[in-house]
Amino acid sequence: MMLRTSQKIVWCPGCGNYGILRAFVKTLEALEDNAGRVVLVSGVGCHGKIADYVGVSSFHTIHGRVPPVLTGIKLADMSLIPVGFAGDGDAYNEGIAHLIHAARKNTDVTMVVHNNSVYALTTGQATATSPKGFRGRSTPEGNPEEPLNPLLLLLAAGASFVARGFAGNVAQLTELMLQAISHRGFSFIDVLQPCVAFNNTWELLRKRVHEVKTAGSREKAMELAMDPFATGVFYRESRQVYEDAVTAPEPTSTVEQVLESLR
Ligand SMILES: Cc1ncc(C[n+]2csc(CCOP(=O)(O)OP(=O)(O)O)c2C)c(N)n1
Ligand code: SF4
Ligand SMILES: [Mg+2]
Repeated sequence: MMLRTSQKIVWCPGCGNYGILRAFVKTLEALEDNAGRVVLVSGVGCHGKIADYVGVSSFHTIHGRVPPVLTGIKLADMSLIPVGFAGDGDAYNEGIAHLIHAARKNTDVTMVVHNNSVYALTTGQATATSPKGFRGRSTPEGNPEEPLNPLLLLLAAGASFVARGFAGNVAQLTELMLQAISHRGFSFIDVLQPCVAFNNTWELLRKRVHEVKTAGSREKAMELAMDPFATGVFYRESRQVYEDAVTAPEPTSTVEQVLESLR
């Protein structure tokens, strides 16, 4: 199986997207024959080109709609391994409602967010994760907004695997991708990714990024998530996946049972 296509890569030299691509190809190599079951879904933005560069079945969807496409693929054929790649603008602005509901549903899919804290393809507007004071095309005098904390949001929404990687640490990111794919449930990886053209954070991230150990509870993971430079697996839990709930729903509680559980 050819894991890289012959498409010429058009990302800027030095872009963090290269590290994410490399980690995913290494992940597919590690999956061996199972790599043939992977379906890649990408959103709209620079990151979305990853669908052209990886030699697996893929679906380049519209802006913000990676999570529902992942869910649809899994429900249509449960033997498939859907893996989504979205931008921060794509996942945390345009399609944020889809992301929250996918985490809540807990379908067995993986979602990787190329978080460069900027709308890169449209040349540098502020997104939900741009820092306060960020100067770009839409905020020439500095971004007046506080940034969103995506890990905190996904933990609150009910994601059953929550991790963060760094595009500059391919070995760690490969390990995170393998763990996310192996986890049964909605697996989420936020990847800190420099955009050399519109938000070059290489120096900052190389200095500040560090690794943390998995927390035992969702509450403890939320404490870890307050650190914007922490990487690793923050939280994992085993709970019923959406496809099982759809195909074999638990019997509905009677009114008496509900009242009993409240006593
Ligand atoms: C519904 C919709 N709104 C806006 C756009 C315009 N648009 C195309 S790419 C893009 C920026 C994408 O940013 P991000 O998701 O962060 O990806 P990056 O380019 O940073 O990888 C936008 C706003 C669009 N294609 N569709
Ligand atoms: S504009 Fe930014 S995100 Fe897009 S390819 Fe160039 S460096 Fe990468
Ligand atoms: Mg972006």
